[in-house]
Amino acid sequence: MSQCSNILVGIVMGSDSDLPVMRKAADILSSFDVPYEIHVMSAHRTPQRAHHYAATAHTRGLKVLIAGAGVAAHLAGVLAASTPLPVLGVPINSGALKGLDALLATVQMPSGIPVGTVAIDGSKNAALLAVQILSTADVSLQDRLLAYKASMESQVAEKNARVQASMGFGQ
Ligand code: RP5
Repeated sequence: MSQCSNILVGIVMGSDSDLPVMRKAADILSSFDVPYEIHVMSAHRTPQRAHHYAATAHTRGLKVLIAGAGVAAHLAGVLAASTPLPVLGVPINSGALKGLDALLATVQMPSGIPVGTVAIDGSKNAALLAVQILSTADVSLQDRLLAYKASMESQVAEKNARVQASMGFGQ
């Protein structure tokens, strides 16, 4: 789902090489029927485009931004500097330092400009957080989140049952 008229979440990433990670965020948003758009832009390679996107996103009706970038990952912070929307940062494992550089660059924001930072390559959780933010004003979305949590609980119970059986323990 992308380029809908009622887009609520903007996913941006520093390069197309980030797509394998950021696609997981898109998949979560799709599974909750949350309209999103997805773009490549860079804090360093396309600074004006990144600023314009951030400064205008709320005027187009977007509610949350998710920004993934690797290495000197300033994308989420640059977006956060120019938007009133919540920005969720995804540090991406690319380059020699395997995401630790991106984690520190994304999370260590100056006071006054928050970026909600998830784990390295944690795009799935960023999307779930975006859904949770949206659900505070959408009861049906909240119901689907509760169902999602219940389904995870069932999956863990099934996994436990399989482990018990394979290890020869009774239930
Ligand atoms: C970052 O540099 C991108 O977010 C990406 O994770 C990394 C490598 O980019 P490419 O060289 O693949 O374009 O800006």
